[in-house]
Amino acid sequence: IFEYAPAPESRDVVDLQPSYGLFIDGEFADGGGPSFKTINPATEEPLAEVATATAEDVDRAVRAARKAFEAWSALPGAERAKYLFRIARIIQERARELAVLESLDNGKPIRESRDVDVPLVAAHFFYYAGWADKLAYAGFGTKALGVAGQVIPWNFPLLMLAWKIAPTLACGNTVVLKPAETTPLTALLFADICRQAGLPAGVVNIVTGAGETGAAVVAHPDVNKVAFTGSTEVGRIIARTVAGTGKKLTLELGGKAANIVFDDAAIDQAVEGIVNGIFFNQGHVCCAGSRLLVQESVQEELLAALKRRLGTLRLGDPLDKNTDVGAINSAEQLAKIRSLSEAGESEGAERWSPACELPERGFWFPPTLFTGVAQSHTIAREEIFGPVLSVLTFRTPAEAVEKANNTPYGLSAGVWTEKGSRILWMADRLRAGVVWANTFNKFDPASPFGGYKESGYGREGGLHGLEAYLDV
Ligand code: TXE
Repeated sequence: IFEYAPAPESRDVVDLQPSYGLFIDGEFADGGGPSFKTINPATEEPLAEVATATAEDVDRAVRAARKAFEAWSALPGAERAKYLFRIARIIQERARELAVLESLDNGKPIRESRDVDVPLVAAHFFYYAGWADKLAYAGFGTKALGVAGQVIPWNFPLLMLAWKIAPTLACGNTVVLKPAETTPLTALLFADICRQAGLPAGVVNIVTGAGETGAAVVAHPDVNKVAFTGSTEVGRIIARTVAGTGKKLTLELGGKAANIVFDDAAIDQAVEGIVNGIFFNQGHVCCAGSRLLVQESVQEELLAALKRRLGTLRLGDPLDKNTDVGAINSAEQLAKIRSLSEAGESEGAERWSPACELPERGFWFPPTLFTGVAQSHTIAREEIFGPVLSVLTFRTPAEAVEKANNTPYGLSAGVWTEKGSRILWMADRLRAGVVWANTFNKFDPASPFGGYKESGYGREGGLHGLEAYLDV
């Protein structure tokens, strides 16, 4: 069932360099810290050596961004829009290269990077290009904040970059962005795209490195706005660093979303939504539908259909166009998924995976279902961030709401039912920034995204996404 189809996308479309530097003031430069290797998680083969930015390098990047801010923020919006449109077009032209590099560095299936990530990245630049000359109508004013310091995770390296950089530039700010240490390569390819688009030097700066580099960006006194997507733990550290400094802050943290299936739902459609909800991107998704809440009366039918469907998923080479489930991004993340799954078993839930051979090298975890999960179980409470689904049941809509909301997180939820009134009733009561109805993991640049409770604050995307980058 997990057979290999021998049609890999060629990695030759990527001109992989042996080593990569920082991107500061329009130039690639060495970093002062020890360089690190980024590897292909599907094979454990090193891809390239990448520079580490020290606090001094971050300072140079912030000074370049500050210098560029004056002219960039003074440009008429329509002029800034031209650069954003140009970047969007080049992203489309270089889509294959971006998609292959993203899959190599991250481990995600090429079908996802090619058909979801990269098109959405271009869409965000097109969308915010459209706002650049209409900010006066956005209702927030037109005054840019200054230098944005942004730290992003490894699960959607390019898309998180686009969510952050596109509105930043449209509003007239400049930026210093730090990509995650396991997936720095596409951010550096994006830097090359900025050069190709003729973006003025210093408007976009990319500093690579681990958490210390991110901390230096966040703490820099001349940064006016901090945006972070990542773990709740680091989000708390960043909130403490920023407290009392006058910097603006938006945080997009973890999740433990409920995907709620009522007995009147179209079961086949719900099964597709559940699979997309938790196995898309190996479950490395902050809004992943990691808790399935199924109405007791359809539990048996739904689980049987779900297991049949899981048996058809193909796990393997991320560059193979037929692959559904790729590699886990890192050894650390794999260890976390394993340990939480072991906790699931030892606490008494029942574990199931389809018959599946895992490749010998690389970081892999099979699609996994846990049934008989209680709300008190660790796997019902903690974000696993992997291809692991915890199944719980409910009887009434009120019980579904109570269980769905029984989490410190509040990023997203899904509702499957044929009753429109029930969708609205549920959406009103679910404490989640996004509620999908009869679909899951759908994104659009015009739609704001962000969390309630410990999932963070602020919105990215849409009109609301502009607010974080303007002084009202
Ligand atoms: O996150 P970190 P990790 C969750 C998910 C995952 C867990 C750990 O549950 O298993 O977090 O992942 C930078 N100051 N999410 O360890 O450490 C770091 O270099 C400033 C959910 O990878 O938060 C990277 O660029 N920056 C999530 C970024 O923060 C710091 C996506 C995220 O890494 C820093 C990722 C510091 N002190 C993980 N320490 C989501 N919401 O989508 C680290 N970083």
